[in-house]
This record gives sequence, structure tokens and C-alpha cells, in this order.
Amino acid sequence: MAACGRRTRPSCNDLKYDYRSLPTTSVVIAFYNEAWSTLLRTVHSVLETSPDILLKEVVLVDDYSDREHLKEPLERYISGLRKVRLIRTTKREGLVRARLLGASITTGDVLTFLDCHCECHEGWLEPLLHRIKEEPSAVVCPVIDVIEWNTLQYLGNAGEPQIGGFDWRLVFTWHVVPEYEQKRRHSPTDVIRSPTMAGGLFAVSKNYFHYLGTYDTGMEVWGGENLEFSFRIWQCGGSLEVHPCSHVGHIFPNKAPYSRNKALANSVRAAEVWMDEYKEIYYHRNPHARLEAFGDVSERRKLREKLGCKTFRWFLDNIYPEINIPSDRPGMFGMLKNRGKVNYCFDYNPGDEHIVVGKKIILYPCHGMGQNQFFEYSTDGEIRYSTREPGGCVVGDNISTYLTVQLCKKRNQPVPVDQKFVLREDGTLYHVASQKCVHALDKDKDSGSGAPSLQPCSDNLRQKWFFEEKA
Ligand code: LR7
Ligand code: MN
Repeated sequence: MAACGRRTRPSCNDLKYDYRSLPTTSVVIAFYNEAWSTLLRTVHSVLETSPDILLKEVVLVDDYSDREHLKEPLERYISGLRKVRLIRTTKREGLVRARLLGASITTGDVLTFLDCHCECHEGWLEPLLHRIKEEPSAVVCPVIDVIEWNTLQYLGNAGEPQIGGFDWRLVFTWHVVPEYEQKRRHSPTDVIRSPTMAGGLFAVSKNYFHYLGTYDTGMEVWGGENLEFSFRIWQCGGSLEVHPCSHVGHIFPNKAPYSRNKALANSVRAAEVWMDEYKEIYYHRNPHARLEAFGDVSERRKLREKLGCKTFRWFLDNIYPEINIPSDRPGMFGMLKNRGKVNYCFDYNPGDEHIVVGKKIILYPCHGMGQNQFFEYSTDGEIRYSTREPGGCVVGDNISTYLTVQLCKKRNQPVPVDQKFVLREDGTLYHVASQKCVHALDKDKDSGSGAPSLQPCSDNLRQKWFFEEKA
């Protein structure tokens, strides 16, 4: 009687909390040059939706903003608000150290971090605190609803909450909840385990945050700290979860009010400390990351040692089994270059984060930056565009003769025959389904710089290909 069982399952509205038994929290909000209205909307929404007994204080940390309204006017405004404190860094610290400065003056049991352009929903806080009381080593995120940046309209979050992943460029990605996780949960109000977090909105027991080594203070400005913290939580024995009953809105602005070029060094730090040999998969796709100065990570490696944290392999196998692990065999990844049309490479530009199914591969002058020119010849005979997750696979179309990209098969499934290529000893790239070879054409209707096309096999140099890691 599955249907009957389902009817009796609790919904979020049915959950009741005994406030006196819940831990208290301090909300920490770091900001840099934020607009007045969005910053104060965040503060007021916290004050209005958090039960008084649970909220110790709201700590605003000004990360050395230079906008006038964030100076005396903000101080004056804040002084009229109960529980709100404002502190300032004495130089630009970046969000990691700004948040830590804020955390250092808190008095609550739990630290709740928010971005400075959020809107908390009625009932957002209780589920987070309840879960941490139940499991002190859980780091819990609310469901992040979308607030339209232009109109500030609250769009919410359609359908089931999503969880976090990443791709091999170390870019954070959203995913639907996998089947094994749906099965593990007993009720729609149970937390959802998530391999990674977006970074801005989460609650963590203060003691546990300290046990885990807070943040990597060698990280500057923005980026990378969310994956670093996610890897660390899982590898060092905690769990990272999304609570489906807690909702907070976030404005995803079109453009940040600051440069984000420190993100690369931050990601390299995360890779160097947590990813073991899998950092090579990241470096292959970002050749310039290898040259990035990332500072000293010896303290962070010692922390990993001290906490006896598990390997990255363990994390991939147990927490993020959906991710494809590229084989990256020597000589079988990098730029895919042609011998006849010299210095032209396979190039695929999905533009957006995700694979654009059906978009054509073109030839473009080789740039050696990885990214859109990174391909990998897999042990299954696919040509994978595996910088994205889920990855794209090159498909040959016998009728148009051109190559496009489709989603790759899932793990343990057979390769569709039109995605199968044989990179032969002589450099020809044989497409099994059409029995033709990939030929570098000079021009076609979509690209002035040429495109690969399926042609009858010959020993023309235009049909000889090789992989090269760097320019
Ligand atoms: O130098 C800085 N100092 C700061 O205090 C740079 C930023 N900040 C503040 C900033 O004002 C904001 O309050 O730090 C907070 C985060 O910066 P945002 O809002 O510009 O970042 P974001 O929302 O674009 O980026 C997401 O990824 C970041 C990676 O470093 C952080 O983890 C953000 O907190 C994170 N935001 C979210 O998770 C909200 C959901 C977005 C998604 C996906
Ligand atoms: Mn943000």
C-alpha cells in the first residue's frame, strides 16, 4: 500500500520544533560594496523570520567597501536595530577571512552564513538548527530560491530541490537528486545529501566548524572555498546536506561588483590539498592553473593529516559516484590537432555551463588554454568533451557529415555506435557507424575557419589527427 504510506508522510508544514531544545545561532553576513536595499532586505528578513529565542545576533562584516552609503549612513541605520552588529575589516580580506572575522565575535552555538543579498523565508532557520542538534557533524544548507536580479521578484525554486556537484574545471554545478539518494531518504522532509555546496548559505555547529579547521585563510576575494570546504567536510567525516524545508532566496546578479580573478589560485589550493592524484584531471583541463602561484598549503595538508581525512578517491566513489572519471591516458587528451590544416584544433563552444546537445564541432586556431579545445579519447572509443559534467561526446552524422556533441552515456552503459571512433596508428580517426574518416575542411556554412567532416578514408594529411596537451 505504497500510496497509503505516502499520504501519511509528513510535509514541511507538519514539522514542529521545540524551540527551547534547539541550539542558538549567530548569522554572519560579509559584504563588499553591496547596494543598500539588498543588504538591508537581507538583515530585515533574518530579523523578521528568526524566532527570537534562537537568534543571538546578526553580524555584518564590511570587507573594506568604498561606497559612501555603507559608511556612516549604514552605522546610523544599524544602531536602531536590535541584535545587529557591524564590524569592518581594515583592508580588503576577501569573503573567507571576512566571514571568519565575523564568526570570531559570535556568541551562538551555530554559525549561519548568508550572502548579503538574500531573503529568508518564514521557517527557514528551525530545520537547519534541528538537524545540527540531531547530527552535530552535519553542515546544512537551505534550498536556494532564485530572486530575479533585475526586478527583485521572488521566483522561488521550481520542483524538487537540487544538490551540488562540480566538473573537472572545478566549477560548481547543480544536479537533480540521484535515485540512490531518493531511496535512502524515508520522508520528503529528510535532508538530502549533497556532494558540494554553492558556498554562501549554510549552517554549521561552531565547535564542528573549528574542529574541521574553519576555512583556508590563504584564499582571497571569491571562489574555490565552497568546493574546498565541501571536500573537507566529506573527506574528514562530516556530511553536507540540503534541508528541503528551509528556503532562502538569493539574488544572482548579472555582474559582481568586483573582480574574481583570484578564484583560480583558490581552486588550485583546494586541488592541491584535497584531490590527491585527481588534481591532474583538473590541471589537464586548465593548463594555466599549473602556473598559478597558490601560496603555501602546508598547514592545510597538516590539518588533513591531523584529522585523518579520507582520500579523494573515497569521496568520488561514495559521495559523488555519478561523476565521470576521465582516464586521461598519455597522448590521448588535450587539443585535437590536424596535420594537414596546421595549428587548427577541434573546438566546441557550448557558451553556457551545460552541453548544448546537437551543437557542431568546428576547427579553430589552437590556443592551448584547455576549455573549449579540450577533448579526451576514452578507453571506450569516445571523443569526450569532458570539461563539463555530465560530459559531452562527439557524434558523427552520416548525412550532414558534420560532428556534433551529445550527452555521453552513463557509467556502465554501452557506447552508442554513432559516438564510437577509432584513433588508428596512422592518425586517422575512423567513425565506426559511417565507416568514414574525420577530415579537416577549410570552410563550411557555420564556420569561416573550417570544421571536421566525415569523408571517405584516404591518406590525405587532412585526415591525420593527434592530441597535444599544450600549445
Ligand atoms: O572580496 C569579497 N568580500 C566579500 O565580503 C568578495 C565577496 N564578499 C561577499 C559578498 O558581498 C557576498 O556577500 O561574499 C559574499 C559572496 O559573494 P557573491 O555574492 O558575489 O558570490 P556569489 O553569490 O556569486 O557566489 C557563490 O560562490 C562564492 C564562491 O566563492 C561564495 O561561496 C558565495 O557565497 C556563493 N553564493 C551562494 O552560494 C549563493 C547561491 C549562489 C549559487 C550557486
Ligand atoms: Mn551572492
